[in-house]
Amino acid sequence: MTAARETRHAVCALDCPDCCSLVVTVENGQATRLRGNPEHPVTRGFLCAKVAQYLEREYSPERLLYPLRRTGAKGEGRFTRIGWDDALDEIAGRLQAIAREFGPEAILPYSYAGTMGFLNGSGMDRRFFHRLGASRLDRTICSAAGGAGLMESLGVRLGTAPEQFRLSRLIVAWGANIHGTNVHLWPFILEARRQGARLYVIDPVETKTARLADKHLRPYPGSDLALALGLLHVIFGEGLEDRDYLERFTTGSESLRARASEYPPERVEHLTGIARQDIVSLAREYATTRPAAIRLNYGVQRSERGGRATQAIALLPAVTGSWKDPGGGLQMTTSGAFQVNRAALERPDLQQKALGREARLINMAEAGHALTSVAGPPVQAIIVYNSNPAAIAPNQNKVLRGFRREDLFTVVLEQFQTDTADHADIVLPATTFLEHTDAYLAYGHYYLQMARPALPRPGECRSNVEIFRALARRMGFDDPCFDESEDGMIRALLDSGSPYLEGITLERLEREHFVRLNLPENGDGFLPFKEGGFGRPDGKCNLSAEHLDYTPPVESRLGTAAAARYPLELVSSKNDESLNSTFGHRGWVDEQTALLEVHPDDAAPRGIANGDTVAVYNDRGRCSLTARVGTTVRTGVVRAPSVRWSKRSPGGRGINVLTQDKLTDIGGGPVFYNCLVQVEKCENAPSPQPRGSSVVS
Ligand SMILES: Nc1nc2c(c(=O)[nH]1)N[C@H]1C(S)=C(S)[C@@H](COP(=O)(O)OP(=O)(O)OC[C@H]3O[C@@H](n4cnc5c(=O)[nH]c(N)nc54)[C@H](O)[C@@H]3O)O[C@H]1N2
Ligand SMILES: Nc1nc2c(c(=O)[nH]1)N[C@H]1C(S)=C(S)[C@@H](COP(=O)(O)OP(=O)(O)OC[C@H]3O[C@@H](n4cnc5c(=O)[nH]c(N)nc54)[C@H](O)[C@@H]3O)O[C@H]1N2
Ligand code: SF4
Ligand SMILES: [Mo]
Repeated sequence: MTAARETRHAVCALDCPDCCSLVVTVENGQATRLRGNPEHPVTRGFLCAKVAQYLEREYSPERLLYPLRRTGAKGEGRFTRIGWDDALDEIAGRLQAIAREFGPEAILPYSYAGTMGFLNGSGMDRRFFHRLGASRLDRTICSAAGGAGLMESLGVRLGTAPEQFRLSRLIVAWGANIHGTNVHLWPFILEARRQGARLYVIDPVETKTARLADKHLRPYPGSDLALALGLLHVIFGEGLEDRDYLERFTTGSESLRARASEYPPERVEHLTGIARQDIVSLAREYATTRPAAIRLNYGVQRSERGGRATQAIALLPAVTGSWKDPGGGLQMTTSGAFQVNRAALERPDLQQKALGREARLINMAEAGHALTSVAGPPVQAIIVYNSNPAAIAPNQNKVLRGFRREDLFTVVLEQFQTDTADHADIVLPATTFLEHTDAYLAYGHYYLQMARPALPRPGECRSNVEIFRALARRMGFDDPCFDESEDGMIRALLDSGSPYLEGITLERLEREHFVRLNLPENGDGFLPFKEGGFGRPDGKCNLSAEHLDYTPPVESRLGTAAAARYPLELVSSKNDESLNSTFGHRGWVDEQTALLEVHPDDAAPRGIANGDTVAVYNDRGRCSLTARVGTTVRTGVVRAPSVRWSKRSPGGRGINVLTQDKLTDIGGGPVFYNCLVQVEKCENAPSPQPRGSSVVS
C-alpha cells in the first residue's frame, strides 16, 4: 500500500516577530515533517530550534484532549474527565450567577499571545466578553511600555522591514537577542556582514547574539535612557546630526539638544557601566556610517524607565537622518501596518448593550492585585486562554494567592496542563495552530497570512473561536456575530478601508498563503519616514525631551531600594530554545530554564561553584536554581533563562516569585528586568514537587 502523502500550509502562531510560514508533510492524516516555507521571503525555508520540533508538541501524550473538572485542591492538579455539555453548562451557570450577584465586571478574561491569530487571539473571545459586560483586560504584559514610548516619538508602530537589514553597514541590536528570539532576521544580518557591515550588541547579558557580534556593550539593566542621551550628547556635541532632516521632519530638537548636553560620557559611564570611550565611539560610528539600522527589541522596555528609554532610542534615526536610507532606520515592531478592522472583529460596541458604557479596565501585569485586592467589584471568575499567568505574571506569590481563593471560579482553555490549568475549576482542551483556521499579522515583517487546519484535531479539542461561540449560545446571546463563520470573520477584518489592505481578500490569502501589505514603496523598498510622515498629528517626529530625564530604577544598583540586602540585579530574559512558558513540558527546556548565570566574582564569596543548587530570594519570594558560573553576566548581575513551569521548580515556585508587579514609567507594563535579589548556596535544596501533570481520577 502506498502512503497518501500531501503537503499543507500553516502559520506559526507563537508570540514571535517572525510569524513563519510553515509547510507540513502529512501522510495518512499524520504529520511527518514540518519545515519553514522556502517561498516566504522572511521565513526562507528554515525554522527556529523550538518549532522545528513542534510535532513533538502536537503529538505529545501530555496534550489535553477532553474537558476536565477539578477534583483536588486548587493547584494540586487532580481532575476528572467530563463531557462538553456538562462543562459548558457549568460555566454558563456560574458566570450568570456571578453576573447577577456581583455584576458582569466581576468576570475577567485573561489572555495574551499564546496564539497570534486574529480569530483565536482577539476575535470571538472579545465579542463574548464585550457582550457579557465583563471587565476588559489591559494587555500590557509584553510590549506596552515600549509601544507607548514608540508612540511618543514616532506616533505609529512602523519600522525598517527585515529585508532591508541586508543593506545596512552598521547594525545595532539593542536589547535584542536576535539569534534567540528573532532568528529570521539573522540571515539578512549575515548578508550585510558579508558586505562588510558591523554588528554591535547592547545587552547586559552575553547572549549568543552578543558572542557573534563585532562588539558587545553591557549596560546595567534599565539604564538605556541614560545611554541614549549619552549617544545624543556626542552626536549633537560633535555636530553629527542631520540638520536638514531635523528641520523638515521633527519638532523639539532644541529641547533634545539641551537635555542631551546634561549627559556627558563620564556621567553616562557612571549610570550605565559602559566605558566612556565606548560611548563616544559608538555615537560617532552610528552617526557617520550610512546606512545604520537599529534593531530594538523588547528587552529594554521591561524596566522602570523602559518606556522613556524606548522613546529616546527611537529618536536616534531622526537625529542622524538615517530614516532616509534603505537599510537605515529602526525596527521595534511592524504591527502598525496591519490596519485591519478591529471593531468588526472584536465588537467593543456590544458593551453598550451589556452595560451602557465601557467596562472597567484591569491591567494584566497586576494579576495578583486583580485577584486579591482590586477596587470595585471583586473578580469572582477568571477565564484564561492563550496565557499561563501562574507562571509568567510578576509577583507570583500574590498571583497564586489569588488563584487559590476558594470563591474564585476559574476556567482555563489550554493545550497542556500548565500551572494555571492546575488552578482551574474547569479545563477546556484547545486546538493548536495546525488544527484551526486563522489569519495572522506579524510584528517583525510586513506579510499578512492565513491558514486552514493542516491536521485533524485530537480527542475533543476545540478552537477558542468554537468555544466562545458555544459559550455565547449557552448564555443566550443571540447577536448574529456569534454565528459568524471563520471566513466571515476574516472577511470582516480585511474590510477596513486601509490602503495597506487594498486588494487583499480571503480568496487571495487562501491561494497565496502570505501576501505583502500594500505599502507605499519606491525603488528603494518601504521607507516609512523617509519624507517625514510620522503618525503624530503634525506628521513630525517628536523630539521634545521634557520627560527624558534619567533617574536610576528603584530596584537597581544605583536605586533607592535596599541594595545591601539584595545586591544582585536579576535579568530573567528569554530562553533561546523555548518561548515564554510554552514549551515548559519539555525536559530539556526545563533544564535550560533551571539555571542561574552568576559571575565568578559574585559566586566565589558566596562559596558557589558551577552546578550548585542556589536559593535566589528577595522580600517577595524564593526560588531554587542551578548555578552556572561564568562571564555571560558582569559582576552584580545574574541571569535566569525563562520561563520555567513553576510546578517543575522545587517548592512549586518559578522565577516570577522574585519579580515585582510595579509598572513602567509609561504604558503600564511590567518591570520584569529590574529585580534585586540575593543568592546563596543551598546546602539542603528543597526537593522538587511531584510533576503535577493532570491526574485523571
Ligand atoms: N527563543 C525565544 N524566542 C522568543 C521568546 C522566547 O521566550 N524564547 N519570546 C517571544 C516574546 S513573547 C517576545 S516579547 C520576544 C522578545 O524578544 P527580545 O526582546 O529579543 O527578548 P528579551 O529576552 O526579552 O530581551 C532581549 C535582550 O534584552 C536584554 N536586556 C534585558 N534588560 C535589558 C536592559 O535594561 N537594557 C538592554 N539594552 N538590554 C536588556 C536581555 O538580556 C535579552 O538578551 O521574543 C519572542 N521570541
Ligand atoms: N520572568 C519573566 N517573565 C515573563 C517574561 C520574561 O521574559 N521573564 N516575558 C513576558 C512576556 S514578553 C510575555 S509575552 C509573557 C508571555 O506569557 P504568556 O502569554 O502566558 O505566554 P506563554 O507562556 O507562551 O503561554 C501561552 C499559553 O497559551 C497556550 N496556547 C497557545 N495557543 C493556544 C490556543 O490556540 N488556544 C488556547 N486556549 N491556548 C493556546 C499555550 O499552550 C501556552 O500555555 O510572559 C511574560 N513573563
Ligand atoms: S517561533 Fe518564531 S522563529 Fe520559530 S517558527 Fe515560530 S515564528 Fe518562526
Ligand atoms: Mo512578549
